[in-house]
Amino acid sequence: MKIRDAQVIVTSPGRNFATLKVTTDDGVTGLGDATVNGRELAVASYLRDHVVPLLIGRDPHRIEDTWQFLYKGAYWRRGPVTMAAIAAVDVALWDIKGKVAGLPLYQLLGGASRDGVLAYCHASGKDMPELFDSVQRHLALGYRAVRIQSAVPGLGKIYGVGDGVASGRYEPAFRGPLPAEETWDSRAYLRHIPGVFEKVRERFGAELPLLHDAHHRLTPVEAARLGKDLEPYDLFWLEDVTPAEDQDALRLVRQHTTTPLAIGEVFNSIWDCERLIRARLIDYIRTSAVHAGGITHLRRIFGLAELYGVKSGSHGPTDVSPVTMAAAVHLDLAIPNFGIQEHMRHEPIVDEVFPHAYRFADGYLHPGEASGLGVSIDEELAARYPYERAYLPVNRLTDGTAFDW
Ligand code: CS2
Ligand code: MG
Repeated sequence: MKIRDAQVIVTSPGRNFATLKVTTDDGVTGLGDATVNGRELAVASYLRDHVVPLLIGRDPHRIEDTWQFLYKGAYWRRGPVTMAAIAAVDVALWDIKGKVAGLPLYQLLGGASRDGVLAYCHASGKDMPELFDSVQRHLALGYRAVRIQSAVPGLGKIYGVGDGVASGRYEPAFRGPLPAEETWDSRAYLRHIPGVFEKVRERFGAELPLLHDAHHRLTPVEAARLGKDLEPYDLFWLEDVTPAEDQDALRLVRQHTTTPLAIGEVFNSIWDCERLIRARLIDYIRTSAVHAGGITHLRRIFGLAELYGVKSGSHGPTDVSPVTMAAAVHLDLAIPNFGIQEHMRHEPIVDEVFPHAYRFADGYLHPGEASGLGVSIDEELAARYPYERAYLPVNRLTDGTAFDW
């Protein structure tokens, strides 16, 4: 079997996605997600202009060799664009391997280690009534774990709370010639958030697993304070408390709080997180198939994490396509140290462009029994949604200083 063709499909059904479609000389196709929110065309070009010419004629079954060939052969290693491009090839080849074997991908990854994959959703609100309504709506959908994000009095639009709250949709990337700018004040945030969780616990009880995303914005000592202040509310995890590249920052946080910590959605290789994992500075690693080099590399990260008691918590926002969600759920079903899976529901049109076998029911995801990933792409429908430049917001402090978003 040889790779005969590889096409990059860029489509924008409500938001931009880049997808690699690999076709073998037997006509078997495989899909890989190549979406890096706000920089989609960079990955599309990396694939089209530099990687696709190398794939034609290769044996699609040689997944590991292809991974090493693309990683080591590039010389310029790591980084979000390179690793998303490698990821797209890797996931597409795993998809092909599953289809040829006639098995759902999780069966090639060791088979099921559990019956279903616990999912968490995103609840948010500009105020407590809206937040309560958002939580209630997601509980009614069957979710058993809920991420809580709230507006902060005195600040305008901030991460995780958007106009789409009422519909449960929140898309951070804005279509337009320039990024939107948001204003941030960590002290106002730190004063406000503990009270939000106190009220959520009063309203929804002590049992419901609650998560929160600080989205890279705190200094180590601010993160330590927030972790301590949230301990009475028994969070499932507190995410991205500090900028992820500063791996040692979490040593100070860990000394001051027992609130479980999660980090890693912006990581793109095992080297970005191996110190965090080996020093047990985190409880959950958030890496995803599209951003961390595909299934081949992601399961290496989860394998390292297992040695140190760190569990998975793969990133699953609307800016990873159903291809990545499917890869995540197959891997989540199989690995021994699964923690939880983020599940932001895509818009219906996205599910039409990417029909998929994975399902959500009663709080759990399951990849389904279709061979391979269990995802396809409706290319005719995809073509009706051409790319539209969109940027993630830029964050500034109240004095105008550029800051982490
Ligand atoms: C967020 C992401 O889901 C999360 O945990 O951190 O939604 C993140 O803001 C987006 O992926 C950025 O594109
Ligand atoms: Mg996050």
